[in-house]
Amino acid sequence: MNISPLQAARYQYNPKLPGMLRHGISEICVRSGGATESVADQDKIKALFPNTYGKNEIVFEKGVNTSENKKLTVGVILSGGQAPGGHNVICGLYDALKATNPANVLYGFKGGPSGLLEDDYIIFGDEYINQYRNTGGFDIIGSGRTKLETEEQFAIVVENCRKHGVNALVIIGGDDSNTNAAVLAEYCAAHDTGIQVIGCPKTIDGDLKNEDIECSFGFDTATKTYSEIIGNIERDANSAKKYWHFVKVMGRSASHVALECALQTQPNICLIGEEVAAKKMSLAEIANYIADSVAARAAKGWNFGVAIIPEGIVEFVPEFSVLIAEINELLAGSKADAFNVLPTWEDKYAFIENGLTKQSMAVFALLPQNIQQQLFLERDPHGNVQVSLIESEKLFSALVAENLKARKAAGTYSGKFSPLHHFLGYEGRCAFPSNFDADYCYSLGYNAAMLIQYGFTGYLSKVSNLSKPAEEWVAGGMPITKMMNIERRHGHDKPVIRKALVELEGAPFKYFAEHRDQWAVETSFVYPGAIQYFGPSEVCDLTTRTLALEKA
Ligand code: FBP
Repeated sequence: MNISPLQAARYQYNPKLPGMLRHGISEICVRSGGATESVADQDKIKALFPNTYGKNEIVFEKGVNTSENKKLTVGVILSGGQAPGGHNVICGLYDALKATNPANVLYGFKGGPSGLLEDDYIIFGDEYINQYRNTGGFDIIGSGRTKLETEEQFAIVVENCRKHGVNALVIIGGDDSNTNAAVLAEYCAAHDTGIQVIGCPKTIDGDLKNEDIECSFGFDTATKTYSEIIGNIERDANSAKKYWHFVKVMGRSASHVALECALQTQPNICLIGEEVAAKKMSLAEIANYIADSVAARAAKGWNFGVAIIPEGIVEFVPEFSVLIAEINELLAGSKADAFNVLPTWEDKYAFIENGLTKQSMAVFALLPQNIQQQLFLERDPHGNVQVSLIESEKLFSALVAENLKARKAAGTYSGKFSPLHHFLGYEGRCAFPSNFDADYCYSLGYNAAMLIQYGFTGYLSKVSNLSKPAEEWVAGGMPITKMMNIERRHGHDKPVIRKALVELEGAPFKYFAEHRDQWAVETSFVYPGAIQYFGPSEVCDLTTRTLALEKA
């Protein structure tokens, strides 16, 4: 493997464990908290998880290790989108298993959940795993988005585990994967398989978060990577003084990534989807809000600026959601064929005009033609519009340009508006993990091994007190059912882990809201620079601004 000097140096980094896991394995014991209840729909969740519901929260502490001394064979998978630090979860798991008993074995099932179904695996050894310590990416075993949710699939998983003597599985994934981990744990318990299942909270989106999960891993590094780039763009904007940059950032529906990047870089504008929904803002109102900043800055002679647009923004604009629902209906089933055979865009436009309500047609007519066409080109496997693929950075810059044209005609604006567009997503998902993510992930994996050793199942590896130095972090486990409620998904009631949206009453949003009016007009840019791995702790071991504000 060809490695860069940074990668070679990162191999030497020793991830920091929570103080309570730093004693030898023989000195880690369990303190039990109280029994738990799901966050909502207790009776329904309890009925669905009779074997794993209501278990105690647990915390590890210094004491005599009382776990049963048996050989462990563990399987691990990475599930869903990449997030920096995934490799370290596996390294922490591996190291704890080997420290407990050198005969313990760790299987890595390849390509995500499908590896478990297809029995595609590797067995980890020192030489292989050492190449991945403190590195980004999921290439150690690969990842995938196959959903593990049916009884037929579970039966195959159990059969494959039995074949190799695997007595525990660790599932590293987001809210859906951890929901499925809980269902699999229940299945394994109900069928007396003896297979334990432990989850680990992953996603750069930051939406796997609740009173038990302070943050998902990967969010720290991804937002630092995006913030470095946004800071560089801001500095370029402030140097050339001639462009407005519209930067879309990944994060699926919730706006946690956008908000964190705004807190780190202080751009002129950052849209927050959850606020747009709460205020029921229209596209025109959002464009007007951005144009106010453009015009105010132009009046000072500053025809430049930076606007951050969250990936999921359009889903939160009520009139846009209605439009999407109508388009999905318009093209449902065989109706799509009638649309697809129409030869020209004019013909298609007439079809659309005929099919949409007047209100939705008015919204549609507002959109630039390339966005209009995107809405009809990109469909998901169910035939629905793929909202996440809409180039919302271009949509909003076009709407702002229209708004400014009207202001110019009215004589209220005389600036110059030259927009440039960026989309930051994949650039951050495989970055070398920050010290925070390297430490947090290693701890999650190490902790998962301790949960397995003590016989827990249906638990999420939980490390908390994360805004403090690692020494003070608290390691333990929480039953996944505690985080669940019932939600309607694809026409069915399903037990799921609740996705966390940005809290408009939370400290991070409030801080942003207090400062944004000034940022909109002044040039208050902050240039965070690259992630620092080596140097003073106050530079290298910083958590996100979100976490710092939440735990202030
Ligand atoms: P997870 O929810 O699986 O962690 O993935 C997050 C994410 O990076 C989103 O921010 C983004 O919308 C999506 O994955 C992109 O998916 P894909 O990798 O399939 O293009």
